[in-house]
Amino acid sequence: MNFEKLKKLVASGNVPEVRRFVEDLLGAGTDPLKILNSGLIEAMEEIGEKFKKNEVYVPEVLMAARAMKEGVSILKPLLSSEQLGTKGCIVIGTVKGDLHDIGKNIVAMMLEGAGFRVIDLGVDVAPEKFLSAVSEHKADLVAISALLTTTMPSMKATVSLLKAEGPDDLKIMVGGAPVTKEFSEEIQADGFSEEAGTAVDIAKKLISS
Ligand code: B12
Repeated sequence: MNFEKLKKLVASGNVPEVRRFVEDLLGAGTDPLKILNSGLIEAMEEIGEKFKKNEVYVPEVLMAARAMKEGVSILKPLLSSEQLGTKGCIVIGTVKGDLHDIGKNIVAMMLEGAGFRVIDLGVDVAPEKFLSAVSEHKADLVAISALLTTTMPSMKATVSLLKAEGPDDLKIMVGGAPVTKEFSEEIQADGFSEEAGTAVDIAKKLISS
């Protein structure tokens, strides 16, 4: 299956056409996970590269992000239909000061797809908000995203607060483009992943340990 047309539609920010095309692909029996990985995620990665080289600017990126989200919202129920909520509860959010949520949403969706109950706190989440959500939802794991080098200290502050005041058996997983394994170890997170697929494996391992 060739996803070039879908990638072009996402890149051009064409929300209704992305919706229609994803529905057509699903109608033709295409695997939703393939549409996500080879179509929507790859499209956004290509936009990211162009943004880096100043070949596209913020408005185009925002429009593409909106189109991608539309596609993702159609796939979401299909990817999360099995065993919802049986594997444990995960609180997820993007750290304070950071408004990037595309990667975080993908991770959240993959975790839901893998059968976790996912509480998404959104973006710009203060450390105290993560902590209160953990106690409110009796979460087993917190997944924290940061996309800016300037918000990595927020990630550190969040992990410190959760370690100091959260339940002893609470696990913390971190990720996002600037986050490295070294940084995750330095701030004493329990897990780290560069991408959404491995994040699911790590969450499973952390919650069962
Ligand atoms: C889209 C985007 C935006 C959009 C965000 C829209 C949205 N709703 O998210 C908008 C236009 C709003 C934006 C704004 C800004 N952005 Co911006 N943005 C990007 C861009 C192009 C793509 C990010 C993205 O969505 N990637 C696709 C997703 C799928 O990848 P991902 O987020 O990395 O997620 C994957 C993994 O990292 C991982 N992951 C992510 N989170 C987590 C969490 C856990 C727990 C785990 C395990 C894994 C994990 O799994 C995901 C899926 O595989 C990047 C460039 C790039 N190539 O990354 C710049 C980028 C991140 N932005 C950047 C900047 C500077 C900004 C602004 C400051 C620009 C400005 N001057 O205003 C503002 C900041 C606003 C704010 N306060 O947050 C810089 C950051 C530089 C740095 N080192 O800090 C980048 C790298 C661009 C660049 N090269 O300069 N941005």
